[in-house]
Amino acid sequence: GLTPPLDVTFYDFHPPVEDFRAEVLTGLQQPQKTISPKFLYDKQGAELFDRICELDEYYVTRTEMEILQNCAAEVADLIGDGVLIEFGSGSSQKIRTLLDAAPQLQTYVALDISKQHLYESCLNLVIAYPGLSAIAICADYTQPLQLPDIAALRHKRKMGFFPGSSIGNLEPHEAMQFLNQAATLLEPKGGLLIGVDLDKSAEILEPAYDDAQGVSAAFAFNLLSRMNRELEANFDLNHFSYRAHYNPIGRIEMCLVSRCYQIVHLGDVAIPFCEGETLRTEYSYKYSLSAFQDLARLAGFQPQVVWCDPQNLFSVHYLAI
Ligand code: AVJ
Repeated sequence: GLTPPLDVTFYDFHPPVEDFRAEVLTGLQQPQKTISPKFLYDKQGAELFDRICELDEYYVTRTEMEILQNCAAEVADLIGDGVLIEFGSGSSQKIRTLLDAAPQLQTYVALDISKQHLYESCLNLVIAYPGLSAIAICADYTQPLQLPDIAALRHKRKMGFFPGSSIGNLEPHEAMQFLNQAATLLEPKGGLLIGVDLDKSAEILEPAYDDAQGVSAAFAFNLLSRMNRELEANFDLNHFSYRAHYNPIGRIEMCLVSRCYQIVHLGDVAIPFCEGETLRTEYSYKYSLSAFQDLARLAGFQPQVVWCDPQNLFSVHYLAI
Protein backbone atom coordinates (compact mmCIF):
# COMPACT_ATOMS: atom_id res chain seq x y z
CA GLY A 1 0.00 0.00 0.00
CA LEU A 2 0.87 3.67 0.03
CA THR A 3 3.05 4.96 2.83
CA PRO A 4 1.89 8.40 3.99
CA PRO A 5 4.64 11.04 3.99
CA LEU A 6 6.26 11.67 7.36
CA ASP A 7 4.93 15.06 8.26
CA VAL A 8 7.15 16.93 10.71
CA THR A 9 7.52 20.69 10.30
CA PHE A 10 10.42 22.18 12.23
CA TYR A 11 10.66 25.72 13.59
CA ASP A 12 13.76 26.98 15.33
CA PHE A 13 12.97 29.95 17.58
CA HIS A 14 16.63 29.97 18.62
CA PRO A 15 16.29 29.76 22.38
CA PRO A 16 19.25 31.57 23.93
CA VAL A 17 21.93 28.93 24.51
CA GLU A 18 22.08 28.86 28.26
CA ASP A 19 25.53 29.69 29.50
CA PHE A 20 26.36 26.81 31.83
CA ARG A 21 29.61 28.34 33.05
CA ALA A 22 28.24 31.82 33.75
CA GLU A 23 25.12 30.55 35.52
CA VAL A 24 27.08 28.04 37.62
CA LEU A 25 29.64 30.65 38.72
CA THR A 26 26.89 33.08 39.71
CA GLY A 27 25.01 30.35 41.57
CA LEU A 28 28.11 29.13 43.45
CA GLN A 29 28.94 32.65 44.63
CA GLN A 30 25.56 33.20 46.32
CA PRO A 31 25.30 32.83 50.12
CA GLN A 32 23.03 29.82 49.46
CA LYS A 33 24.91 28.00 46.71
CA THR A 34 22.40 27.01 44.01
CA ILE A 35 22.46 25.50 40.54
CA SER A 36 19.31 25.52 38.39
CA PRO A 37 17.72 22.07 37.99
CA LYS A 38 17.64 22.58 34.20
CA PHE A 39 21.36 21.70 34.21
CA LEU A 40 20.63 18.23 35.64
CA TYR A 41 19.56 16.98 32.21
CA ASP A 42 22.67 16.40 30.11
CA LYS A 43 22.84 13.00 28.39
CA GLN A 44 23.88 11.13 31.56
CA GLY A 45 21.39 13.11 33.65
CA ALA A 46 18.49 12.38 31.29
CA GLU A 47 19.36 8.66 31.48
CA LEU A 48 19.48 8.76 35.28
CA PHE A 49 16.13 10.56 35.35
CA ASP A 50 14.62 7.81 33.19
CA ARG A 51 15.89 5.31 35.80
CA ILE A 52 14.32 7.37 38.61
CA CYS A 53 10.97 7.09 36.81
CA GLU A 54 11.25 3.27 37.08
CA LEU A 55 11.99 3.18 40.82
CA ASP A 56 9.54 1.58 43.26
CA GLU A 57 9.86 4.61 45.55
CA TYR A 58 9.20 7.16 42.75
CA TYR A 59 5.43 6.81 42.38
CA VAL A 60 5.13 9.96 40.21
CA THR A 61 5.53 8.61 36.67
CA ARG A 62 3.55 5.38 36.91
CA THR A 63 0.76 7.05 38.90
CA GLU A 64 0.36 9.81 36.33
CA MET A 65 0.33 7.20 33.53
CA GLU A 66 -2.41 5.30 35.33
CA ILE A 67 -4.50 8.48 35.70
CA LEU A 68 -3.96 9.45 32.05
CA GLN A 69 -5.05 6.01 30.90
CA ASN A 70 -8.23 6.34 32.92
CA CYS A 71 -9.13 9.85 31.75
CA ALA A 72 -7.90 9.60 28.14
CA ALA A 73 -11.37 9.15 26.62
CA GLU A 74 -12.71 12.22 28.45
CA VAL A 75 -9.62 14.20 27.44
CA ALA A 76 -10.09 13.11 23.81
CA ASP A 77 -13.61 14.62 23.94
CA LEU A 78 -12.19 17.84 25.37
CA ILE A 79 -9.63 18.00 22.55
CA GLY A 80 -12.39 17.49 19.96
CA ASP A 81 -11.21 18.93 16.65
CA GLY A 82 -8.56 21.08 18.33
CA VAL A 83 -4.78 20.74 18.30
CA LEU A 84 -2.60 19.31 21.07
CA ILE A 85 0.41 21.33 22.27
CA GLU A 86 2.95 19.72 24.59
CA PHE A 87 5.25 21.87 26.73
CA GLY A 88 8.72 20.36 27.15
CA SER A 89 7.96 17.25 25.14
CA GLY A 90 11.30 15.50 25.70
CA SER A 91 10.99 11.87 24.67
CA SER A 92 7.74 11.49 26.61
CA GLN A 93 5.62 8.40 26.15
CA LYS A 94 2.71 10.01 27.99
CA ILE A 95 1.46 11.78 24.91
CA ARG A 96 0.86 8.38 23.29
CA THR A 97 -1.82 7.58 25.85
CA LEU A 98 -3.73 10.65 24.64
CA LEU A 99 -3.02 9.98 20.94
CA ASP A 100 -4.30 6.41 21.32
CA ALA A 101 -7.60 7.76 22.66
CA ALA A 102 -7.91 10.62 20.15
CA PRO A 103 -7.61 9.11 16.65
CA GLN A 104 -9.33 12.22 15.24
CA LEU A 105 -6.33 14.38 16.18
CA GLN A 106 -4.60 15.86 13.16
CA THR A 107 -2.01 18.19 14.60
CA TYR A 108 0.44 17.77 17.46
CA VAL A 109 2.72 20.65 18.44
CA ALA A 110 5.84 19.91 20.50
CA LEU A 111 7.70 22.68 22.29
CA ASP A 112 11.14 21.80 23.59
CA ILE A 113 14.46 23.50 24.16
CA SER A 114 16.46 20.47 23.03
CA LYS A 115 16.59 20.38 19.22
CA GLN A 116 17.80 16.80 18.85
CA HIS A 117 15.33 15.26 21.28
CA LEU A 118 12.52 17.26 19.77
CA TYR A 119 12.97 16.25 16.16
CA GLU A 120 13.53 12.58 16.94
CA SER A 121 10.51 12.23 19.19
CA CYS A 122 8.25 13.97 16.65
CA LEU A 123 9.52 11.71 13.90
CA ASN A 124 8.83 8.64 16.05
CA LEU A 125 5.30 9.89 16.73
CA VAL A 126 4.35 10.47 13.09
CA ILE A 127 5.74 7.02 12.25
CA ALA A 128 3.61 5.45 15.00
CA TYR A 129 0.48 7.53 14.22
CA PRO A 130 -0.16 7.68 10.46
CA GLY A 131 -2.31 10.69 9.61
CA LEU A 132 -0.82 12.80 12.40
CA SER A 133 1.17 15.93 11.50
CA ALA A 134 3.74 17.15 13.99
CA ILE A 135 4.95 20.71 14.37
CA ALA A 136 8.24 20.79 16.28
CA ILE A 137 9.15 24.14 17.78
CA CYS A 138 12.55 24.54 19.37
CA ALA A 139 11.92 27.20 22.01
CA ASP A 140 12.19 27.93 25.71
CA TYR A 141 8.58 27.51 26.79
CA THR A 142 9.23 29.28 30.11
CA GLN A 143 9.60 32.49 28.07
CA PRO A 144 6.71 34.26 26.29
CA LEU A 145 6.27 32.88 22.78
CA GLN A 146 3.94 32.99 19.78
CA LEU A 147 2.95 30.02 17.67
CA PRO A 148 3.77 30.22 13.96
CA ASP A 149 0.91 31.76 11.95
CA ILE A 150 0.11 28.73 9.78
CA ALA A 151 -3.16 27.26 8.50
CA ALA A 152 -2.84 24.11 10.65
CA LEU A 153 -3.04 26.27 13.82
CA ARG A 154 -5.08 29.30 12.79
CA HIS A 155 -8.50 29.52 14.50
CA LYS A 156 -7.98 26.07 16.07
CA ARG A 157 -8.87 25.36 19.67
CA LYS A 158 -5.65 24.62 21.53
CA MET A 159 -5.23 22.03 24.24
CA GLY A 160 -1.95 22.32 26.18
CA PHE A 161 -0.33 19.31 27.85
CA PHE A 162 2.23 19.72 30.65
CA PRO A 163 2.73 16.37 32.38
CA GLY A 164 5.13 15.00 35.00
CA SER A 165 4.66 17.69 37.65
CA SER A 166 7.43 19.57 35.89
CA ILE A 167 5.75 22.68 37.28
CA GLY A 168 6.99 21.51 40.71
CA ASN A 169 10.54 22.61 39.90
CA LEU A 170 9.31 26.21 39.67
CA GLU A 171 8.86 28.54 42.63
CA PRO A 172 5.14 29.36 43.00
CA HIS A 173 5.60 32.87 41.51
CA GLU A 174 7.41 31.34 38.52
CA ALA A 175 4.72 28.65 38.22
CA MET A 176 2.11 31.40 38.12
CA GLN A 177 4.08 33.24 35.42
CA PHE A 178 4.37 30.04 33.38
CA LEU A 179 0.62 29.39 33.65
CA ASN A 180 -0.12 32.96 32.69
CA GLN A 181 2.01 32.71 29.54
CA ALA A 182 0.44 29.34 28.72
CA ALA A 183 -3.02 30.92 29.01
CA THR A 184 -1.98 33.64 26.54
CA LEU A 185 -0.73 31.01 24.08
CA LEU A 186 -3.83 28.81 24.39
CA GLU A 187 -6.57 31.45 24.29
CA PRO A 188 -9.29 32.16 23.27
CA LYS A 189 -11.12 28.83 23.77
CA GLY A 190 -8.31 26.46 24.72
CA GLY A 191 -7.36 24.60 27.85
CA LEU A 192 -4.46 23.03 29.69
CA LEU A 193 -4.05 19.45 30.92
CA ILE A 194 -1.41 19.51 33.64
CA GLY A 195 0.05 16.88 35.97
CA VAL A 196 0.67 18.09 39.52
CA ASP A 197 2.12 16.04 42.37
CA LEU A 198 0.04 16.17 45.54
CA ASP A 199 1.42 17.20 48.92
CA LYS A 200 1.78 14.22 51.22
CA SER A 201 3.76 12.83 54.14
CA ALA A 202 7.54 12.94 54.41
CA GLU A 203 7.41 9.14 54.83
CA ILE A 204 6.36 8.79 51.20
CA LEU A 205 8.09 11.84 49.73
CA GLU A 206 11.58 11.50 51.13
CA PRO A 207 12.23 7.95 49.83
CA ALA A 208 10.80 9.02 46.44
CA TYR A 209 13.63 11.55 46.23
CA ASP A 210 16.29 9.51 48.06
CA ASP A 211 15.83 5.89 47.02
CA ALA A 212 17.50 2.80 48.44
CA GLN A 213 19.47 2.13 45.24
CA GLY A 214 20.93 5.63 45.23
CA VAL A 215 19.72 6.59 41.75
CA SER A 216 18.30 9.93 42.97
CA ALA A 217 21.65 10.66 44.65
CA ALA A 218 23.51 9.71 41.45
CA PHE A 219 21.23 12.12 39.52
CA ALA A 220 22.32 15.01 41.77
CA PHE A 221 25.99 13.89 41.86
CA ASN A 222 25.98 13.94 38.06
CA LEU A 223 25.81 17.73 38.31
CA LEU A 224 29.25 17.67 39.97
CA SER A 225 30.57 15.24 37.34
CA ARG A 226 29.12 17.43 34.61
CA MET A 227 30.95 20.48 35.99
CA ASN A 228 34.15 18.40 36.14
CA ARG A 229 33.64 17.33 32.52
CA GLU A 230 32.55 20.62 31.01
CA LEU A 231 33.87 23.40 33.23
CA GLU A 232 37.34 22.12 34.22
CA ALA A 233 36.09 21.74 37.78
CA ASN A 234 37.68 19.42 40.35
CA PHE A 235 34.78 18.37 42.57
CA ASP A 236 35.68 15.27 44.61
CA LEU A 237 32.38 13.37 44.76
CA ASN A 238 33.52 11.56 47.93
CA HIS A 239 33.56 14.91 49.73
CA PHE A 240 29.82 15.47 49.30
CA SER A 241 26.69 13.67 50.40
CA TYR A 242 23.17 13.89 48.98
CA ARG A 243 20.13 14.96 50.98
CA ALA A 244 16.42 15.16 50.16
CA HIS A 245 14.46 16.89 52.90
CA TYR A 246 10.69 17.49 53.07
CA ASN A 247 9.88 21.04 54.12
CA PRO A 248 6.28 21.09 55.41
CA ILE A 249 5.58 24.33 53.53
CA GLY A 250 5.05 21.78 50.71
CA ARG A 251 8.29 21.09 48.94
CA ILE A 252 11.11 18.59 48.74
CA GLU A 253 14.49 20.31 49.00
CA MET A 254 17.36 18.46 47.35
CA CYS A 255 20.97 19.38 47.95
CA LEU A 256 24.55 18.18 48.09
CA VAL A 257 26.22 18.67 51.47
CA SER A 258 29.94 19.32 51.82
CA ARG A 259 31.40 16.68 54.17
CA CYS A 260 34.37 18.86 55.11
CA TYR A 261 35.92 22.27 54.65
CA GLN A 262 37.23 22.27 51.08
CA ILE A 263 38.13 24.54 48.19
CA VAL A 264 36.91 23.49 44.76
CA HIS A 265 38.27 25.01 41.55
CA LEU A 266 36.34 25.70 38.36
CA GLY A 267 39.08 26.64 35.95
CA ASP A 268 40.85 29.46 37.77
CA VAL A 269 37.93 30.33 40.06
CA ALA A 270 38.18 29.03 43.65
CA ILE A 271 34.97 28.20 45.52
CA PRO A 272 35.23 27.48 49.27
CA PHE A 273 32.77 25.16 51.02
CA CYS A 274 32.38 25.01 54.81
CA GLU A 275 31.79 21.66 56.47
CA GLY A 276 28.04 21.01 56.26
CA GLU A 277 27.43 23.76 53.69
CA THR A 278 24.77 22.90 51.12
CA LEU A 279 24.63 23.27 47.35
CA ARG A 280 20.95 23.28 46.40
CA THR A 281 20.19 21.28 43.27
CA GLU A 282 16.38 21.27 43.20
CA TYR A 283 13.10 22.16 44.86
CA SER A 284 10.12 19.99 44.02
CA TYR A 285 6.92 21.76 45.06
CA LYS A 286 3.83 19.75 46.00
CA TYR A 287 0.29 21.14 45.93
CA SER A 288 -3.07 20.32 47.46
CA LEU A 289 -5.91 20.24 44.91
CA SER A 290 -7.30 23.56 46.11
CA ALA A 291 -3.92 25.30 46.36
CA PHE A 292 -3.17 24.42 42.75
CA GLN A 293 -6.63 25.48 41.58
CA ASP A 294 -6.20 28.83 43.36
CA LEU A 295 -2.88 29.35 41.57
CA ALA A 296 -4.46 28.43 38.23
CA ARG A 297 -7.32 30.91 38.79
CA LEU A 298 -4.87 33.69 39.60
CA ALA A 299 -3.10 32.89 36.32
CA GLY A 300 -6.31 33.28 34.29
CA PHE A 301 -7.59 29.69 34.08
CA GLN A 302 -10.88 28.18 35.21
CA PRO A 303 -10.32 24.77 36.80
CA GLN A 304 -12.82 22.34 35.23
CA VAL A 305 -11.99 18.75 36.16
CA VAL A 306 -9.37 17.00 38.25
CA TRP A 307 -8.50 13.32 38.14
CA CYS A 308 -6.53 11.53 40.88
CA ASP A 309 -5.41 7.96 41.58
CA PRO A 310 -7.25 5.98 44.29
CA GLN A 311 -4.48 6.71 46.83
CA ASN A 312 -4.48 10.47 46.09
CA LEU A 313 -0.79 10.55 45.31
CA PHE A 314 -1.02 12.58 42.09
CA SER A 315 -3.44 14.86 40.23
CA VAL A 316 -4.16 15.71 36.60
CA HIS A 317 -6.07 18.97 36.19
CA TYR A 318 -8.00 20.20 33.21
CA LEU A 319 -8.01 23.99 33.23
CA ALA A 320 -10.08 26.01 30.76
CA ILE A 321 -9.24 29.56 29.73
C1 AVJ B 1 11.03 16.39 36.69
C2 AVJ B 1 10.79 18.09 38.33
C3 AVJ B 1 9.05 16.49 38.00
O1 AVJ B 1 10.44 16.90 40.99
O2 AVJ B 1 9.73 14.86 40.79
C4 AVJ B 1 12.86 13.59 40.50
C5 AVJ B 1 12.59 15.84 39.20
N1 AVJ B 1 14.35 15.09 40.84
N2 AVJ B 1 13.77 13.13 41.38
C6 AVJ B 1 10.38 15.83 40.39
C7 AVJ B 1 13.23 14.86 40.16
C8 AVJ B 1 14.67 14.03 41.57
C9 AVJ B 1 11.10 15.72 39.04
N3 AVJ B 1 10.52 16.68 38.03
